[in-house]
Parts: sequence; C-alpha cells; structure tokens
Amino acid sequence: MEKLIITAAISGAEVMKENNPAVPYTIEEIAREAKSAYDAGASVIHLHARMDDGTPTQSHERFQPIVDAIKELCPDVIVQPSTGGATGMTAMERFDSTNITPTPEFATLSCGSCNFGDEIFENTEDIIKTFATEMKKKGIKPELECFDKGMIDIAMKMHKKGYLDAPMHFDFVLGVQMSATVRDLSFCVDSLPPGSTWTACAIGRAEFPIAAATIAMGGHVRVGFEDNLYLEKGVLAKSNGEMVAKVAAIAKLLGREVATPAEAREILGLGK
Ligand code: KMH
Ligand code: ZN
Repeated sequence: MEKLIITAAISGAEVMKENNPAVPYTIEEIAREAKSAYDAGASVIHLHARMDDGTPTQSHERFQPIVDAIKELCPDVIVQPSTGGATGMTAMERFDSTNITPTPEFATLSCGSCNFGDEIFENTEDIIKTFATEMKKKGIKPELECFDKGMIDIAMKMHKKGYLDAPMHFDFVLGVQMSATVRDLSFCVDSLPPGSTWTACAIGRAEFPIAAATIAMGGHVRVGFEDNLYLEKGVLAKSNGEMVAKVAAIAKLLGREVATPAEAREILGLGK
C-alpha cells in the first residue's frame, strides 16, 4: 500500500486555550507545534494563523513570519495554508494567506457551503471558481475540502469546466456536516474519480477511529488540535505531536509506512 501522509492541523480557527492550554497562538507556539508534529511523522502542516490573543487571521503579514518560523525548524515540511479561515471572514480576506513568499505549494479549497455549528461557512460556486482560478495561476495544488458528500460532485463539476486539474486531492472532513462514520467515509471514497488521492479527518472523539479506518482503506490521515483536543477519553493532548505519534503507531501496527515530506510531494504531485 502507498505510504501514509500524515497532515497535522495544528491550530485551527475555532479552538482556544480555554479548551486546551496547548492550542498555539503566537508565532513561536505555532512553530513549536509544527515541529512536534513533524518530529512525530507529519509531512504536511495545515495552517491557520492566530494573533497573539488567539484571534484567527488570514493576513499574509501574519502568515509570513509563522511560515518562516516553521521552515526554520522543519525546512522540508509541506506547509498548507488554510483558505477557509474562520466563518464570517470575506472570501478575499481568507485568500490572503496565499500571498506569502515563496508561494505555497499546497492550500485548501472548500468545495461548498455548510453549517458550522450555528454559523454558515460560505463557499458559493463563484468563490470556488475564483479560488481555483487564482490557485491555478499561482501554481498552488488545491486540497479539496469536502464537508459533505455533494461537495465531491461540485469538485467534479469544477474539474469538467476546467477550473480544477486532475489528479485531484480530496480531504473528507467528517463530523461537521456529514457523519463521522465508516459508512459515510466509504461513500466518499467510492465517489472519487479514478486517480484521485484522499485524506480524511474527523472532528472530536471520532478522530482516531476514522484515522484507523482510513489507514486500512489506503487513504491519508489528518489529525490535530483543529479537529480534536483529546489524546484519549478525558486526556487532553499536550501537543499535536502526541496525536501524530498515535496515528504513526496505529499505522505501524497495521503495517503501513509513514511518508517523508519528499515522498508526500511525490504522492500528491506537488510542484508539477
Ligand atoms: N475554519 C473553518 C470555518 C480550511 O481550513 O480550509 C474552515 C476550515 C477549512 O478550517
Ligand atoms: Zn482548517
């Protein structure tokens, strides 16, 4: 089976230190969390920026020193800026995270609107087309975030219309809108166009069971504070590294090797 790419979603835009004191806000804290994940086997860092007080921001002026600090500690890691940001941000505000130097090789692209708790995470077709067009111009490979099964169909429609190139890489985010079950994950995987690669993540307590299923099914795994704060029932994770290490241990038990950043670039076709 293909080697396993582990993505660490180290910061997110919603969780706060009140939820887990290890959630990083400052440049140093975010870089430290990236390093802990990288040392444990993560080859991709999914990145949201925060101001020092924890407020989420998509400003390239804040992303730049964070990415520089991460690259200083883990030079070959793949940094994947979020273009989802936080609910309530405008689309162009969200996309500012890609205006860093050098241009990111990878970034997220959400493929539809959905409920996010009591708020709406807005991704109209116009927003998707604009982000996809700009990412193509900049040479950024999109990770297609699918919070619901219909978002796979939207991505396929965008591919047909020429906005997205194949092979596409998908990330199934379970437990926000669609359920965090192997049934829904299997439906998503069965719906993919041939040649696609995919990652899955699940919110909350389903994180590790879905990671185990994903490893067995041949997909790639995302874990981290953005998705879940606990290492096990009642035990807060002290770092993203602890969660990545748990995934690497499950992979080892199941006989799946973990990819290095260079191997992850090859699998994802980054820079092509
Ligand atoms: N924070 C969510 C509203 C992404 O990073 O691309 C959106 C999100 C998706 O996290
Ligand atoms: Zn995110």
